[in-house]
Parts: sequence; structure tokens; C-alpha cells
Amino acid sequence: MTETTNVPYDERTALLVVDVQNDFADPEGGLYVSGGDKIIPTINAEISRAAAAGATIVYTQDHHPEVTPHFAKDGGTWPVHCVAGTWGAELHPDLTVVDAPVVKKGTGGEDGYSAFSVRDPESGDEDSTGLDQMLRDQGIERVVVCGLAQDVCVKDTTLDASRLGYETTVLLEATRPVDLEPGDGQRAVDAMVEAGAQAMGKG
Ligand code: VGL
Ligand code: ZN
Repeated sequence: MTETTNVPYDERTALLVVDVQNDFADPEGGLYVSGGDKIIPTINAEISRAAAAGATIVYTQDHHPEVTPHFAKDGGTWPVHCVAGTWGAELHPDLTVVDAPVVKKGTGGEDGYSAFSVRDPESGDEDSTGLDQMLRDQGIERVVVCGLAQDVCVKDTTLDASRLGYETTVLLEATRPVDLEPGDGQRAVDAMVEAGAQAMGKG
């Protein structure tokens, strides 16, 4: 049975569906997050409840050039993933995609961990993705975060949302961690809660 949450969606709420892309959510993907495929039905149920309530829905897509200091082969941290124009960068085919904005992050070679901001891994310069302004223009006050990965992009998106003043909820049933180091997923939950976000459900 597909789990659903009891998050109350309304016109002032935005559901952020973070990086549900083949490289993270397909076992054949370049940076597969264990269980990433299993949460898609739960995410789809949230999307349908959010859409029915008139909430705003925003998808994000990790979107890297072939060469970027984000990748281990170029001096960074991660195996190659979500290269623009490849299968791995596409949203997972099982994800319900409604007519809604898609925020691409990392396109210029930056680390794009948060849906709200990107950061140059060498200079540390930060830049906005424009999402905060988009949500403010629509009168959004509450943000609900789901997707991948719990200890990377979901975490940074949730921390930013909370810092930017949104009433923020992360859906633990609809996210999974990379756990590069054992315990990263739980530490991410602790950090999100510490920042004032509500963690809903059991991961
Ligand atoms: C992500 C690692 C590297 C994510 C993106 O979407 O959580 N993780 N790039
Ligand atoms: Zn990435």
C-alpha cells in the first residue's frame, strides 16, 4: 500500500520535489540512493494531494556539465551523475510530472545542493536559483520537501527554506539518504529539526 501523509496542503503551500532523477532513483543510476525507487509512489500521492488542494508544486533537477569540480574525477566528491542531456538527468519515468516549474541546479558547474541557491565549490560564491522570489510572488508561506537525497539536496533545501522564513516540513517517508558515511541520514534529520523544520513520518 502506498503511504500518504496528512500534510494539509493549501494555496499558500509549495511542495518541492527534489531530484527524483534516474541517476538517484534507478538502481542502474550513477549515484543510486538505496530505496530511491521505492518512495516514488509516496511522492506521487503527495503530488496528487497537493495539486488537488491548489498548492504550488516545484520540481528540481540536478543538472551538471560533463566536467565540474562537483565530480570526484575532477577533484570533487561525487561519482558522475545527472549530466545535462543524459538519461541519468531525466526525471524518473514513474514520477508524476504535472504542469509545474522545474528548477535546474548546477548547470554552470556549481554545486547545486539547495533548490534555492547554488555555490561555486572553488570560490565559495553563492547565487540564487530564483526559487525564493518565485514562491514569494505566489504568496507561499509553507514549504514541504520530499525527494532525494535526504542528507544532501533535501537537507540543504530544507535548511534554506527554514532560514528564508518558510514554515518548513520534510517528509521522511518520501526521502532516502545517500549515507556516504553511516548515520548521515539521521544527522541530516537532526540538523533540519534543529533549524526549525518539522520532520514528518518515519524514514
Ligand atoms: C545530490 C549528491 C550530489 C542530491 C546532488 O540530489 O542529493 N547528491 N548532487
Ligand atoms: Zn549533483
